[in-house]
Amino acid sequence: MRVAGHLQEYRAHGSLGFAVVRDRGGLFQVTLKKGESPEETFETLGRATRESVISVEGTNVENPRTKLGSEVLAERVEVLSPAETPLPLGVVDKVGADLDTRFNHRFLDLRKRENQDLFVFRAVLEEALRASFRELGFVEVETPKILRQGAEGGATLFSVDYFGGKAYLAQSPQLYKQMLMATDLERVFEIAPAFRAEPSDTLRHLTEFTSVDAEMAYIDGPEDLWRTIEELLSRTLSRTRSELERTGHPLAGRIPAPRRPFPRIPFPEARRKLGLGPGDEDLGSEDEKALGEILCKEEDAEMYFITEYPSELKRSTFYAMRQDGHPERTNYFDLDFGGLEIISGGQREHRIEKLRSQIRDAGLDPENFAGYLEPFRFGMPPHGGFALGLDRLTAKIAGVANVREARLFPRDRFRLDP
Ligand code: AMO
Repeated sequence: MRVAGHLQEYRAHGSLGFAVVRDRGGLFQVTLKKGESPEETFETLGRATRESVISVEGTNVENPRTKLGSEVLAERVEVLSPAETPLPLGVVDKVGADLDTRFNHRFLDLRKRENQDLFVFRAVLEEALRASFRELGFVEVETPKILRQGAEGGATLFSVDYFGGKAYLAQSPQLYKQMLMATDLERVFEIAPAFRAEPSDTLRHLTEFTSVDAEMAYIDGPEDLWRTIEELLSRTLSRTRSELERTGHPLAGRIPAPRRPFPRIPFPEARRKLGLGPGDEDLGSEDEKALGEILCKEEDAEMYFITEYPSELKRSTFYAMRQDGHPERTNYFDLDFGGLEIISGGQREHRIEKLRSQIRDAGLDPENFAGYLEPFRFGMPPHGGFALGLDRLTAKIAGVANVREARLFPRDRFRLDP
């Protein structure tokens, strides 16, 4: 047989040599025996540096005395690609490196089993989301990421030079998923990067993240969105769990099974529970955490909606529907998971006159949104939608505190490399 992988370690003991080699499947032991293995196999492995890629030809034999239960008795060893020394980041070191060192040498960091497990889990989760969306009648779409206008407020827009003119990187597919509601697609979803010039250096914010967006037409109110989210998450999580159990993945036991219906907590009640008193100021991340603990204790709830966000807080979210008869409240909500916001969404304003006036209230000029507004002039059904932060959900389930760890090559204010 022929096996190849990274040389994790090599030790020689008298007439024997032992190498531990690692590939995607795990570890295997390569054994050299004086008299049986050619002399040059000892020389080659004796010279090979840790983490070099080697290939071994030999015979696999069961051996219960070895740690791994079997060993490959080497007949031929070749270094396919040597590793320089010293390694900038240890792969098997017991002491953890700091996050910056890990991200600076991410390819080595990703040779660690637990980090690979996280990204295999993420891929399974993403696939489960896609399958569950399809079952619920959503069509997958792709919308442009180079835009003339932002949708989520000017402060977090990245501008790009577009043939001498100005364009922006998409902060979200918001305006496009809404425009698609004027077609007969009715239910669309998109899983794509979103870009935000987030100056804040927090554990929850990236400048490039994966936004899982959904939009649906002919809703009667936000309750239709909440039920869809409950259904989507239940299906997605149980699919993910089955797939991870099938493959014996170590994160299988961490997949939540939130109780339905998820509690719906109106914004003023959330403030009351936190002892904040009436007011329109938003909840900070510490408030969100505290609310998570309260709801876990009071209602045994892992996931819950915070509903009816005040219009004052959504002023720049010009597309958010204000409640008829209660213009101080919107039909907007967040879904928090154990104290972390993972989804936000709501019912949109589909009546063009109200929408134009809300654009003006946000300090913007409706003229600049002519392309977005046109579909609203020719029959736009009532609609709404939401977006889920895939990086946040992945981090939360995997149990890593920093959302950066849930991305292969994270981007934040200070990091553009690698
Ligand atoms: P919002 O801005 O709340 O809503 O974003 C939706 C979800 O995306 C995630 N998220 C982020 N994750 C990492 N880093 C960031 N900088 C970041 N910003 C947001 C969060 C958040 O809940 N257009 C609306 C959605 C809609 O109404 O359909 C929007 O973008 O998990």
